[in-house]
Amino acid sequence: MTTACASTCTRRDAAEHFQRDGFAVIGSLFDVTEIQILRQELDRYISRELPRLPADAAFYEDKADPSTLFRLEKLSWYNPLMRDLLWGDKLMSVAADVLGDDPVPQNMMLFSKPARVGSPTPPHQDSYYWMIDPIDAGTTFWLPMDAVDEDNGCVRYVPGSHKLGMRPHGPSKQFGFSLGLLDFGDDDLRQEVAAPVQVGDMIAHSGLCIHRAEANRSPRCRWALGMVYYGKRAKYDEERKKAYAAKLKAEWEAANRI
Ligand SMILES: O=C(O)CCC(=O)C(=O)O
Repeated sequence: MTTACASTCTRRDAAEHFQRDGFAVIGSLFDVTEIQILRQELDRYISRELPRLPADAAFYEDKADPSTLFRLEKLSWYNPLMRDLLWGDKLMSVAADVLGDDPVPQNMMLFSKPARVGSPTPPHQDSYYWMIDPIDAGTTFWLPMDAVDEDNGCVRYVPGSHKLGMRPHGPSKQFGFSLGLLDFGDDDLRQEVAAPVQVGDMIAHSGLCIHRAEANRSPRCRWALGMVYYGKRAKYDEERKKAYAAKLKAEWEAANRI
């Protein structure tokens, strides 16, 4: 099946696209040099700082092979440049626009799909993981460090799915994405659009918009920062979230993945 591609919008049109489709691909939000600086800092962090951090700061496709890195967790806790990006005026103002609320930064991670071994991201809605009320009070920003297309695992969205509520989720077989949509089917695939991006672009998606990504079959790396913001109105049960995170960690340890 040929998949249509999402159109790119300007910073000014981002909130309109986000509300209409559940996501907005904002073209050239950053200069290429700004992204190069972030990338260099990530390289430095991985080689110099990561070895001293707790095991759950990074996940690998194969724990014995560092080149198979597929996730860095809690980046804004551990790295000042990443914290400045998450809390900086540029992204806070996009988050305020798309959420229609004062944004509260939550978390920052690196989604990596290493060349040829990066595995698929199962279809899901981020809000299911977040357990927030109201369920539409959060957004994820996806900021690529590489040009990303259909061959190296661009994100694919079901436009308008954010208006149709939460769909059932259950355990996914994919390590690092514990939950996936249980009823993702042909109708979703027919509506789905691919969102290829250039370095400097950024995608903002609603916590309710269904998305997934395919494996990285290419010889090219695919790195993207994922940054989560809730609106100030979002309520959540801190204890329930902590218990869920602890359960996941115990499962990963038992499976010898971290
Ligand atoms: O980069 C990926 O493959 C996953 C992205 C994702 O699920 C997200 O940004 O919420």
